[in-house]
Amino acid sequence: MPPKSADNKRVLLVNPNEMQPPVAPIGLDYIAGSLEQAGFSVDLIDLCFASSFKEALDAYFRGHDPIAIGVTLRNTDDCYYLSQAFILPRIKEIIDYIKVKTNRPLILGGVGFSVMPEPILAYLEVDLGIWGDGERALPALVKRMAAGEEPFDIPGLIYRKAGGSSGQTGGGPLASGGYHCNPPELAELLDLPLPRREAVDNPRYLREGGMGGVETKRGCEQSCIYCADPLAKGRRYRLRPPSIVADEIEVLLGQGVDHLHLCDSEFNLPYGHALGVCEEIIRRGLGERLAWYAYLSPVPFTEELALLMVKAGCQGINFGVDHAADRMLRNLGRSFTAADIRETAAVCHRLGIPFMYDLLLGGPGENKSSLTTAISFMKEIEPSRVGISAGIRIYPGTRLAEIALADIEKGTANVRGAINPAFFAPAFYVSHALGDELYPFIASLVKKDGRFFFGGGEEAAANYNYNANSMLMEAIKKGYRGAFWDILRRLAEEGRVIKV
Ligand code: B12
Repeated sequence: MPPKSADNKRVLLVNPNEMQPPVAPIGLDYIAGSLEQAGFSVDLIDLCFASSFKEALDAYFRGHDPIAIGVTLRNTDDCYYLSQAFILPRIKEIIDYIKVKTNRPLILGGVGFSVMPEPILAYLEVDLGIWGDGERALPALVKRMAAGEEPFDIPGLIYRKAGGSSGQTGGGPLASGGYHCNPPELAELLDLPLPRREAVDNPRYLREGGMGGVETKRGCEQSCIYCADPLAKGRRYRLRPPSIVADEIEVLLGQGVDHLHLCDSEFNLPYGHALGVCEEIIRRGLGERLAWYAYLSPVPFTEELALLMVKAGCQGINFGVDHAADRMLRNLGRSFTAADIRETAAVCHRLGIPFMYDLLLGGPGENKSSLTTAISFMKEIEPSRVGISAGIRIYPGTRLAEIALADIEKGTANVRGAINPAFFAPAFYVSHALGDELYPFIASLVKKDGRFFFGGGEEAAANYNYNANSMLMEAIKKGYRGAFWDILRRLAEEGRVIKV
C-alpha cells in the first residue's frame, strides 16, 4: 500500500527533557508561535509531564500524521561533576521510538543541540537540525517540505550530506556521510512577532516548577573560556525590543504566571537594554504583579539599575562571578575583579535584595590558595547564598577544551569523564594541583556554613543540582515559587522579604 500523505499543515514538537523540577521549554513556545503564524497547526508532546514516553507517542500517532517532528534539546547533560548525568542516551531511546511510529522527517534544535550539533545528529542518527534561533528557520524548512521543494539553502540548516544511510528524509542529498552546516542568519534586532506562549502549559510549569521564563536578548560578547553560550547563541548581543518583552510578560501574567526567571545568560549586558526593559515594565505597572529573578554579570551593576530592577519586580539576583581571586578570574577569561564583586554585595545589602554568587572552581591554575581566597571572600561579603560547582564541564569548541587537550598532552591535566570523541559526553576539568583533593578541601573551607550550596558537603540540603532535586520538588508542591536557589534560601530562613 502506498504511504498515505502526511498532514501538510501539521507539525509535532516534542520536549524530551524529563529533569525535575520541570523547567518550561520556552524555546518550543517561541517556535510554536512562529509556526502558527506561518499557517501550521502545532501539537506539542511534553514528555516532562508524561508517565511513559511510549504511551504518549502511541496515543498521538494513532490519530495524527504531521509533516515533520521537531525535537528540542535544551540539555545534553546536567553539567554537574558529582552526578555527570548524560541524558542523550535517553533522548536516543525517545527518538528511536518516534522513528518506529513515523517515517516523517525529524528536525533537532535547541541550545544544548546548538553547542555541538553535528556529533548530536550523528549520535541520534537524525538527518536535519537547525543551529540557533528556530523562529524563522523552522517554518521556512517545513514550508519547503510541504511544497515538496528542496530546503538546502535555509540559513542555520544542518543536513546530512549526500551518499548514504538513515533514509529518514527519503534520500536525495540528505543521506549520509558528514553534515553540511549553512551559515545562520543572526538578526541584529529580535523584532519577531509577539509569541503567544500558548503551546507550552506555562501555568502547569508554574505549579510544578515554581516559575515561567522569558528572554530579553540572545547572544554573548564575553570571552569566558568555558562557556557554551556564544557557541549556541552567537557572539553578538541581539536585543528584543523592551515593548515586546513587556507584552510577553503581560501574556504570561494573563495566564496567571507571575513568577519568572529571565532566560538571558547575563541580563545586565548590555546595560542600556536592561535599563530599558525595567523601565518598560515599570511604565506599565507590571512590577507590583510580578516576581522575577535573573542571572547578572557583576559589571556593570549600579544602584541605579538595582533600584529599577526591584521596582520592576525583581526578587533576587544570581551573579555568575565564577571566582573571587583576581588571578583565577583572569584565567577564566572574566573582565572584572574581586573589588567589583565586593561592590555588588554592597549595593544589594544597601537595598535589601537577596543575591547569590555562582562559583566555578577547579579551573586552570586553581590551587589551595585560590580556593581559600574564594571561599573566605564569600564569607566576608555575606551574599544570601553561594552556589559551588567544582570541576568545569568542557564543551567542544571552547578555549577550555583547547587548554584541556594541551594539558593532557603535557600530562598536567585532570580531565574526568569522556575525553573522546571531542568531549561529547560529560567531561570535567579539574586543576592538576588539586585532583582528588578538590572536594574535601572545599568542604574543609565551607565547613557547615548553610549559605553555601555545595554537593560535596555533609549536608544533604547542600545539593546544588537542579536535576532530580527532591527538596525543591517538595517545596514547590507546598506552594513555594521563584528561582530555585531562592526557594532553597527561604526554606532555610523563613520570613525574610524584600523591602525597597
Ligand atoms: C535560564 C536558564 C536556566 C534557568 C531556567 C529558568 C526558566 N524558567 O526557564 C534555571 C536556573 C532553572 C536552569 C536550570 C538548569 N540548567 Co539552565 N540555562 C538557562 C539559560 C541561561 C537559558 C535557557 C533558555 O530558556 N533560553 C531561551 C530559549 C528561548 O532558547 P532555546 O531553548 O535555545 O530556544 C531557541 C533555539 O535553541 C531554538 N530551538 C529550541 N528548540 C528547538 C527545537 C527545534 C526543532 C528547532 C528547529 C529549534 C529550536 O529556537 C528557540 C528560539 O529561537 C541556558 C543558556 C542559554 N543562553 O540558553 C542555560 C542552559 C540551558 N542550562 C543548562 C543546564 C546544565 C541546566 C541544569 C541541568 C543545571 C543543573 N544541573 O541544575 C538545570 C536543568 C533544569 C531543567 N529542569 O531542565 C545548560 C545546558 C547545557 C547542556 N549542554 O546540556 C545551559 C545551556 C547553560 C550552560 N551550561 O551552558 N537553567
